[in-house]
Amino acid sequence: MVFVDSYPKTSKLVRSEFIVAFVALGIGALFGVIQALHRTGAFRGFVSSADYYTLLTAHGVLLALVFTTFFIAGLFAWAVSSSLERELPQRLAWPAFWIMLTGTVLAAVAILGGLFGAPSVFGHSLSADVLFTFYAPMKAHPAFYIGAALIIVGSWIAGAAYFKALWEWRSDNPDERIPLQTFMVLTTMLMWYISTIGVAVEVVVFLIPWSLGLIQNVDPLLTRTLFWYFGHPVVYFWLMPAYLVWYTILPKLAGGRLFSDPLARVVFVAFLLLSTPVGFHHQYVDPGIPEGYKFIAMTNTMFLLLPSLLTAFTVVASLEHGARQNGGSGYLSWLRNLPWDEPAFSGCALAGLMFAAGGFSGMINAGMNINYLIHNTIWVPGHFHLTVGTAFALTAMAISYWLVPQLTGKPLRQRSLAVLQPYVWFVGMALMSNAMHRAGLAGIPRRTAEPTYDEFAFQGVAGTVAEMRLQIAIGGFLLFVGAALFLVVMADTLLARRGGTLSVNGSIPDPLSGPEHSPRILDNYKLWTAIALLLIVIAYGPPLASMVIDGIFAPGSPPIPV
Ligand code: HAS
Ligand code: CU
Repeated sequence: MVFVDSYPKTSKLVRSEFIVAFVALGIGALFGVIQALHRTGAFRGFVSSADYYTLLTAHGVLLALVFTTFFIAGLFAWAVSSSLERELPQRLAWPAFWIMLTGTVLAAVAILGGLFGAPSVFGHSLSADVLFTFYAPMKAHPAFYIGAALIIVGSWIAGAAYFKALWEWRSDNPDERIPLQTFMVLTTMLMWYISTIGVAVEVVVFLIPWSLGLIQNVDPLLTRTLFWYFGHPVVYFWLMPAYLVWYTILPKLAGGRLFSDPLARVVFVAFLLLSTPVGFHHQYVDPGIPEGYKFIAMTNTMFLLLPSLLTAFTVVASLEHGARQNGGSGYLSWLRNLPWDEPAFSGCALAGLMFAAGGFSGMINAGMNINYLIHNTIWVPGHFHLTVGTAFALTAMAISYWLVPQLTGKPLRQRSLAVLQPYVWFVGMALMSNAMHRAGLAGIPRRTAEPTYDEFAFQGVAGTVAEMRLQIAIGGFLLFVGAALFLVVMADTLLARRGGTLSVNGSIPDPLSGPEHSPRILDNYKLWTAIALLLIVIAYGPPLASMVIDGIFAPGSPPIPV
C-alpha cells in the first residue's frame, strides 16, 4: 500500500513541510545567483552593494536554516511513521509546524524589510543584515531573533512527536530493537536538543533583550561561543538526515541491501557523542579562548571524521552489493551497473561523491594551523556548498523524486527534467566550489560584495583570479537552473491530479547484517546522552566559566597571556 493511503494524516503533514521547504529553496536560490553574479562582477544590475548583505542573509537563512529544517522535519516525520508503522502524533506535529512557520515569516519579514529602506517598526528599524551566523555585535530587529527562537522551539516540539511515537510503539513491541530509521531520527534529535541549548540561551538571554533595548551591552565572545556551540552540531543536523537516506534508501535504489545495520548505529551514536564538543574549531582566531581548549576541539574534530569515513565505507559497499546483484563485476566496472538514469539514485550518489571532496576540505579547516590560511576566505563557502549545499541539498532534492509520489499517490511528472537535474547541479557545483576553494587560497575574502581591493592584486595559487570569477559565475548560474528544474518537477507533480500507477514503493529490504548482530547497549540513549554531556563539560566548562565570571554583559574577554 502507498504511504499516503496507509498514513494520510502524516502524509499531509510531510507535504506541508516540504512545500514550505521548496518555497524557501526557490527564493534562496534566486538570491544565490544574484549574489554570485554581483560578487564576481559578472552582472551588478540587480542590487546595490549595500543591499548585498540583505540578500546574503536571506540566502543563508532561507537555505541553511529554513529549507533544511522544514525538509528534515518532513523527512523525519515520514521516516518515523513508516518505520514504526503508525501515524505520527498529530497534536504535537501540527503545532510544531505552525510555530516554525510563524518564526520563519517573522525572520523573513525582518530581513527583507532591509530591501525596503528598513522602515521603523515598534521603534526599531526593520532590517536584519546579520548573516545566517547571527551573533553579536551585529544587531537585527527583534522580530528576527524572535523568529529564530520560534523555529527552534517548533523543532523541539516536532522532536517530541517522534519520541511519543516511539513510546507508543514500545508498549506494543516491548522486546524489539528500535527500527533503524527511527533510531537515526531519535539520535539526531537528541544531538539537536543538546546543541540548540546554546543558541536558545544566546537568543533568549542576550540577543532579544539587547535588540529590544532592555540591556545595553552583550559580550561578543560569549555570544559567539554560544552560537558556535550550536553552529557546529547544526551541520550534522543537516548531514545525518542525508545519511539516513544514504544508509536506508540508497542501497535499495541501487538494487541491493544495506551492508551493515550495526555499523550504521555506531555511526549515529558517534555523532551524538562528538558533534558538540568541537565548536571552537570555528573560533581558532578568537582571542579569549585558551589555545589548549582549541586544541581539544581540534582533536575531537579529527575523531569526528571517523563516523563519516565509516559511512563512506558502508554506503559504497552497499552500492557495490547492489551493482553486483545487477550483473556488475570487476574492481570498478560495477559502477556502470548502477541506475544512473534514476534521478533519486543519481542525485544521492553524486551528492555522496561531492561530499567526499567537501569532507576533505573540512579536514583542512579543522587543522588549527592550516585554518589560519583559509579562515574568513571564500574557501569556507566553497567547503559548505559541497556539504550542506550538496550532500544535504542534492540528497533532499533527489529523494523528493522518490518520496513525493508516495506522499501524494501521483507519479513523478517531467521525468526527463528530473533525470537531467542532478547532473546540472553536480556540474554547477563542481565549477563553483573548486573555484571558491582556489580563490580562498589566494586570500579572497568571504562575506563581502567587494571582494577585490583597489591597488591590490590577488595572486591565484592555481589559475587566475579572472578565470575563478568566471567559474563561480557560471557555476552559480547552473545551480540556479538546477534548483529551478527541481521546482518545476515538484510543482507539476504536486499540482497534478491523482491517477496512473506508481513505479515506486516504500519497502526497505533487510540489511545484509541486521540489528541482531549488534549489542543492545547501542540503543541505550540514556548512556550515550550522559557521555555526550560529560564530553561537553570537559570541552566547554572552564572557558565558558571564565567568560561568565568576567561579566556576562561586559564586552571584552578574559586576560590573554601574551
Ligand atoms: Fe564544515 C565550516 C570542519 C563537515 C558545513 N562547515 C563550515 C561552515 C559550514 C559547514 C556551513 O574545522 C561555515 C560556517 C560559517 O559560516 O562560518 N566540516 C568540518 C569537518 C567536517 C565538516 C572536519 N561542514 C561539514 C558538514 C557540513 C558543514 C557535513 C554541512 C552539512 N567546517 C569545518 C571547520 C570549519 C567549517 C573547521 C570552520 C572554518 C572556518 O575557519 O571558518 C567533517 O564532518 C567532514 C567529514 C567527511 C568526510 C567525507 C566522507 C565521505 C563520504 C562520501 C561517501 C560517498 C558516497 C557516494 C556515499 C570524511 C561519506 C558513493 C557513490 C558512488 C558512485 C560510489
Ligand atoms: Cu564545524
